[in-house]
Amino acid sequence: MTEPTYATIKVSSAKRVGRIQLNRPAALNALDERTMDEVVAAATAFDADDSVGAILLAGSQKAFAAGADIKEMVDKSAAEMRAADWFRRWEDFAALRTPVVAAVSGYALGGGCELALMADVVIAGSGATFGQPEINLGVIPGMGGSQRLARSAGKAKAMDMILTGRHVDAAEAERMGMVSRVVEDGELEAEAKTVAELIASKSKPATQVAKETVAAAFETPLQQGLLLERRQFHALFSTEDQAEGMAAFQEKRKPRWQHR
Ligand code: CO8
Repeated sequence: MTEPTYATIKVSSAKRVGRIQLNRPAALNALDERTMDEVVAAATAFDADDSVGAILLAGSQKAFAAGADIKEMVDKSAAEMRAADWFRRWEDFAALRTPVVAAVSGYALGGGCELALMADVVIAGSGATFGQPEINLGVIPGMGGSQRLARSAGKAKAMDMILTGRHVDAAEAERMGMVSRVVEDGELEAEAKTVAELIASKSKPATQVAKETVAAAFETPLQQGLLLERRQFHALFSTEDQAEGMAAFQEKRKPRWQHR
C-alpha cells in the first residue's frame, strides 16, 4: 500500500505513537480546508491501525495553530458556510478511539485552541498562548470552543475568554483545566513524546475504553455514567490483556500486552 502524501502536515510513527505535525509555517498553521482534511484523514488512519496506541499532535514552536484560516473564510456567504459545513469534519476527530496527546507551543487561538480542547491530554510549553479571539472578527468559536471550553474550564472562564477574546498564558490555562501539564518550552517535545509513548505502551483495549468512559462523563448524568463505568469495567474482563495484566501483577513481572 502506498503511503498517502500530505501537503500541510508531516506524519510519522514510531514506538506505537502516530505523530501528526501541522506544517503551514507561513500561515502559523492556520487550519484551511486542506489542512483540516489532512489532519482528520491522518488521525483516522492512525486510529484504524492496530500498531498505533496513541496519536501525538503538534504544531511549530511559534504556533500550534492560529485558528481557522481567516483568508479562506473572508469572502464566504452564510449559504456557502452552511453548505460546506467545514467544521463538521472535526466530529470524526473527536470520535477517534485512540487517545490523542496535543503538544502545544506558541499560539493556540480560535480553531487552534479548539483543536487542543479536542485532545485527551494537553501538554503545553510555558510560552503557549490560548485564546478564542473570534469575537474580534465578528463571529464566535465554530469548532466546539463554546461547548468544550465551558465544560473543561467552567462558565465564568469560558464567558471571559469568548466574550472578551483575551488570551491566557499556559499557567492560567492549566489552572483553568484546559491543560494537563505545563513544561518548559524546550522540554515540550520530549515530554509530549514520553506521555504519548507511555499511553501507547498500555493495553490498547483498556486505553480505548478508558478514553470512551471519561469522555462519557461530559455527556451523561452521574448515575448513568457510573453504570457505564461498571459495565465497561466488567467488559474488559473479556480481554486477554486483563488476564495478562493481573497475572503479571501476581507474578511480579511486567505485563506483555497483546492489545486484545
Ligand atoms: N488565518 C489565516 N492566516 C493567518 C491566521 C489565520 N487564523 N493567523 C495568522 N495568519 C497569517 C498572517 O496573516 C500572516 O500572513 P502574511 O504574512 O501573509 O500576512 C502570517 O500568518 C503571520 O502572522 P502575523 O504576521 O499576524 O504574525 P504575528 O506574530 O504578528 O501575530 C497572531 C500572530 C497574534 C497569532 C496573529 O497572526 C493573529 O491574531 N492571528 C489570527 C488569530 C485569530 O483570530 N484566530 C481565530 C480565527 S477564526 C477561528 O479559528 C474560528 C473558526 C470558527 C469560525 C466559525 C464559522 C462557522
